[in-house]
Amino acid sequence: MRIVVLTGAGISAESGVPTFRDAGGLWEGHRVEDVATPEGFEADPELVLRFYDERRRGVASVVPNEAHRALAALEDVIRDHLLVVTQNVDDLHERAGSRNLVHMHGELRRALCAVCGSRPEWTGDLVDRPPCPVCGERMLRPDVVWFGEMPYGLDRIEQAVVACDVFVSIGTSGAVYPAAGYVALAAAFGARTVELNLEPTDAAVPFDEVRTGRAGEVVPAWVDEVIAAR
Ligand code: BJW
Repeated sequence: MRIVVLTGAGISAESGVPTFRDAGGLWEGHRVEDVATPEGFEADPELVLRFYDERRRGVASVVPNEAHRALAALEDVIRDHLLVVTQNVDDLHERAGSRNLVHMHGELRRALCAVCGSRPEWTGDLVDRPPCPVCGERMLRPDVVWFGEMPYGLDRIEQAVVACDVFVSIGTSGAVYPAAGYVALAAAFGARTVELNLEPTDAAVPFDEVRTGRAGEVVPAWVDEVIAAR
């Protein structure tokens, strides 16, 4: 059985990483146009670099939760029959042990050089405009995908979505495309679709099954069922 899991900010909420669109979410205090668009970066690079430097520091001090660990445990059992597609820029999936993973909206632990296109690993701040370790130019930005930019790994994701038997959406509001369209694509190609979220979302097409609750509870329970049914 081939499974594609799409994760969003809700899976990291219980680790202490704020979500985007819930009360108290990250956009509060920042207009999305100011911090998550190329135009916002051009207008005020220092604001945007500080915003992501703070988030990079915040993520370094949190740890994966039961939901991240359950998905890593599922991969231990079904190996490359599981692909985790995350919209999250934190590294909690890989720290939990997931390996077959796509970060479609990029990663806080990488920088992106606007001059040479390299994507070096990055743990420090970017606000002081450090030189690119590859070309030496001081044009590094966070390696995250802003509105209007092309997400990463789309070919690999779409191939997996059309070929999967089960598509599971965890902790995402389904407000951002192309990720929000994958449930419709999976359903069109015959997959069973499942949503695990605190509350049902306004999905593009209805999921076959919706389970509500905290990711730290509903994800391990779902993984146990999948493993038991093998
Ligand atoms: C829990 C929980 C718990 C809480 N347990 N659950 C009009 C129509 C259609 C599309 C467009 C349009 N106008 C523009 C577009 C395209 C645009 C888009 O989608 N805009 C929308 C506003 C409509 N998309 C793009 O621009 C993308 N690129 C693109 O389209 O390229 C062209 C292209 C063409 C053709 C094919 C393919 C591509 C790029 C989008 C980039 C998004 N970037 C961000 C910022 C990344 C960097 C950063 O982190 O700062 O990505 S925006 C932000 O939203 C971030 C997230 O990954 C993304 C999704 O958010 P997510 O994860 O769903 O979080 P929330 O907060 O919304 O939801 C949390 C959920 O968790 C909730 O449901 C809670 O209930 C739940 N929850 N606690 C379980 N404990």
